[in-house]
Amino acid sequence: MPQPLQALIFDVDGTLADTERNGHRIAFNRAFAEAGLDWHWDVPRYGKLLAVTGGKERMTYYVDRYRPDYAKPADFAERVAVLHRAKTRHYTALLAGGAIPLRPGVRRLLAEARAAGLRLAIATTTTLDNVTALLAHSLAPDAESWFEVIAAGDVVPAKKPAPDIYHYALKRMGLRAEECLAFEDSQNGIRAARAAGLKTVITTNAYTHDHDFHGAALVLDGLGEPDRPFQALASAIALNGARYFDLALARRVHADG
Ligand code: XBP
Ligand code: MG
Repeated sequence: MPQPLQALIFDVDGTLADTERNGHRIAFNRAFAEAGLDWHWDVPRYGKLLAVTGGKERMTYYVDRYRPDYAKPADFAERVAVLHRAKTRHYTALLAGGAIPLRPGVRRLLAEARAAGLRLAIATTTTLDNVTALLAHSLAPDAESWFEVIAAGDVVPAKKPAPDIYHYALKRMGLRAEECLAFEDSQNGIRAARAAGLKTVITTNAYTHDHDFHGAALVLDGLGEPDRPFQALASAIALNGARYFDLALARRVHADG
């Protein structure tokens, strides 16, 4: 017996907004410069570094992979944590300045889901401060309260592609994976969502359009808007002429995808 759709669970970076290139990347570089480091992540380099989720994990990977010249101090992990706090400060300042808009269709879908009484949650690798800043500055001042659970960052030991953050969100909501639909933009994201048993809708972006989205119920170039239709890149269901992603399509993907 199919379970009715109860909740939508959203990734943040790359899914709610294109935060990586002009947000996180800039903030990392500002933190590096402020600390007097000669580290700089240009757009293509950052694309490669996105293979590792989590800012602290990404910095550690960068040093291990690309900076054999850097002599790691004994307190390297603490230095990375300090750098990461500075990066979060720069990133939230960028958001407060209105630097990063939501992706097309996100506000419309969230509003429709709320009006229909669907439950909403977030499952992300990024820091809670970053999520709340994005919601407040790019969605609505009270948008944090739209989400029943915001599962973020270090609340679980293993970040995506591990399923832990989705397991955590589902447990906090008291829901089973079969009752929810996940929204992701990346290969690490879909691996996490699928490993937690969630049907998943992908909206690709410039950094992720060539990722492997095997197992996705639907792969779109974005949620689309009535006047700005999506392009469907792969679909497990017949789209029957749908041009933008709304709740009716969410229910069909959940039921049949
Ligand atoms: C997002 C990330 C994050 C951000 C940086 O992945 O990889 O690490 O780039 O965030 P996903 P922090 O969208 O799959 O959750 O620096 O706050 O860790
Ligand atoms: Mg993402």
